[in-house]
Amino acid sequence: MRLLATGRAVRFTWSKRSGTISRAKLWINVNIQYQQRPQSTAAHTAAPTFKSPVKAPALEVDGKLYSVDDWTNVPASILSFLPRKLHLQPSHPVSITRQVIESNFPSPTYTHYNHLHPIVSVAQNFDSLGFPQDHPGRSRSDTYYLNKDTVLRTHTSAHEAEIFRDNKSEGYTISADVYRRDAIDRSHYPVFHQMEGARMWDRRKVLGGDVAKAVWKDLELLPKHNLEVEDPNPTIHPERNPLQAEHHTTEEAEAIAAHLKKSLEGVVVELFSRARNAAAAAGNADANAIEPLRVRWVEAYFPFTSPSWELEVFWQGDWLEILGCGVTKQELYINAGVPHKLGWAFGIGLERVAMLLYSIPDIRLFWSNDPRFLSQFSTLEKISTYVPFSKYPACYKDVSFWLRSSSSSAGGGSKANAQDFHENDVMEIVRDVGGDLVEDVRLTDEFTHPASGRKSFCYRINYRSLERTLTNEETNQLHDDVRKSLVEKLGVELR
Ligand code: FA5
Ligand code: MG
Repeated sequence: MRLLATGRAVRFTWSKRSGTISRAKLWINVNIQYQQRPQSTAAHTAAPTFKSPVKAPALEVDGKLYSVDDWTNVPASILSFLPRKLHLQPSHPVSITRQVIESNFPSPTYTHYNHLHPIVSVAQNFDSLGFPQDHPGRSRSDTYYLNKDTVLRTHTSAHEAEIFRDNKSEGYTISADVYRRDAIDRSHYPVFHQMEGARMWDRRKVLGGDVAKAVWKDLELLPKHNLEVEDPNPTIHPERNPLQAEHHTTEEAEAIAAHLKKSLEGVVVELFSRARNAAAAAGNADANAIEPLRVRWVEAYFPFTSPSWELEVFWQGDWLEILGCGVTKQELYINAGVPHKLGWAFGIGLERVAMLLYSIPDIRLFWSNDPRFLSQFSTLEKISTYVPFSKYPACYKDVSFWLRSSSSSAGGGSKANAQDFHENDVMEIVRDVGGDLVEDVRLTDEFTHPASGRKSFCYRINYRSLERTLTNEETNQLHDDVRKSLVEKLGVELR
C-alpha cells in the first residue's frame, strides 16, 4: 500500500536491537561486509559491526562512505541484504526465473546487465525519469535514503538513463535487487528483485525512416502464441493514457505498444508452459491447477512512459500485478543524447513471477537458507512445483493505539501525530522486531474520537514461522517488543 505522506517525518530513534543507531551516535561506521543474515529466516536482527568512529557522520557500505543527514532512514537490517544478490545465486528460483525471462530477450539485440550497484543517486532514481518533486515515491516513508542525495534504488529504471546514454545495443535487460518501504504480506517484501527491459528503434536507421513499419516487421519475428489476453482498453486514451503527440505518431505508438505487449505475453507463455510441462512430467495433478491461465492488461501511469500498462495474472483467487511498462518518454532519449531513438520499457517483479512459476506461497521463502527450500530448485530445464515442507500454525495478535494529538506533539516534532503518521512506519517497526517471523500485518480498525478528534488504529499481526512452530512465550515476547517499539519510536499511546 503506498500512501501519500502529508508531513515531513523526522524520526531518528532507531533501535539498538535492529542494529541501528540513535541520532547522537551517527558517527558509527556500519561495515556491512560482516552482516550476512543469520542462517535461518528467523527474526531478522542481524547486528552490524560497529567500528571505530570516523571524523564526519558517515555510513560505510561496500567500502564507500556516505555522509549521514536528516534524510537518512536506512536501517542496518536492510543494508544486510545487499550482499545476498539472489538473482545471481546459482539454482535459486529468482535466478532461474531471471534466466528464463532473459532467454526471451536474446543477445545481440539485448545486452544483459546483472551487476549494477544498488546504491544510486536521487538524480538516477527519480530526476532522470521525470518524477515530479511531490511524487510520493520520493518520500522517506516509501524510500530508503542513505542521505538526501543517495538512496537504495527503488526500481531498476534508475539505470535507464545511463544505459540509453551508453547506447550499446538496440535493447537490454537489467536484473537487480531493489528496496522499498512497503506493506507486509505474502507478496510484498522490503527487498525484492526486478528485471528491467527496453527495446528501441533508431529513426535514422530503419528502412525509409518508417519506424511503425519496422516495428511491425520485428513483431512478426516474435514467437507466436495462442494465449488469450484480456485487453479491453484502447492503446491510446487522450486523458487516461495519452500519446506523446509532440514526438510520436499514432501509428508509431500503436506499433511499439503491440511489440511490447507481444514480447511480454511471450514471456508469460514461456514461463507457464515450462511450469505446466514440469507438473505434467511429474505426473502431477497440479498441471491442471496452472490452467486456465488468465492474463489481462490494465492501464497504468509512470512518469517515464506514456501510454503505460500493467500486466496482471489471476493467481490464488485474485489478480496479481507482475509488471509495469509503456512507451518510453522521449525526454529520456533526448536527455541521454540519443534523440532519434524511440521504443518501449518494462519492469517485472522476479519474485512475483517465481511465485507463479513454482507455486511458492510466500515471498519470505526466497530469503530462506533452509535446505528443505533451496534443494527444490536446480536448473531452468527442470522446473517443478514447490512442495511446502510444512505449514506451521499462525498466531494472530492485535495492537491498538492512539496517535498523539497534534497539540501534544507541538514542540516535540519527532513523534507520529495524525499529520505525519504513515503506515509504512508501523510496517518497518514490526519488520525490525519480528523479521521473517511476521507473515502479514493488516489494518483492522480505524477510528476518530468524535470529541477530541484523536485517531486510533488497530493492526492485526500474524506471527508464523516458515520453518518451525513458534512457542507462546516467543510470540508474546515479540508482540510485547512491537508494542514497546511503537511507543518508543512513534510516540503512540497504546489502548
Ligand atoms: C516500477 O517499478 C517501474 N519501474 C516499472 C516500469 C519500468 C514501468 C519501465 C515502465 C517502464 P512498479 O512499482 O509497479 O513499477 O513495480 C514493478 C513490479 O515490481 C510490480 O509489478 C511487482 O511485480 C514488483 N513489485 C513491486 N513492489 C513489490 C514488493 N514490495 N515486493 C515484491 N515485488 C514487488
Ligand atoms: Mg505497480
